[in-house]
Amino acid sequence: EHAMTIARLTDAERDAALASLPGWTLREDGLAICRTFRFADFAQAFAFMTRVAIVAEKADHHPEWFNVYNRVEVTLTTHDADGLSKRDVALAREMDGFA
Ligand code: H2B
Repeated sequence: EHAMTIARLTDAERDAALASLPGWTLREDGLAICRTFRFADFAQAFAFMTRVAIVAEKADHHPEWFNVYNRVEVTLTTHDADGLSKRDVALAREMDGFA
């Protein structure tokens, strides 16, 4: 249990968010959104991850991700909400802005 709780998106909020986030898909269980980013090389991929890490830490909202060379596979979910929250949508937009 966490001291802070965050509301889970309603189905309608989730659908609207996804419609506004081209490139992101809903995970099969409906509890997360996913996107694969591709860069020119590892340096570009890791620079992206570094920028994301700084805003993620500042927001106390952290991605699940997997990097191989120029590819970064990202999953966003809010553990404290047992699903998607507005924090995932906000972080997805920031990631899109950095990519
Ligand atoms: N990141 C994500 N993605 N979801 C969370 O629910 C979450 C987090 N909770 N980062 C934060 C940390 C929480 O565990 C701490 C205690 O604030």
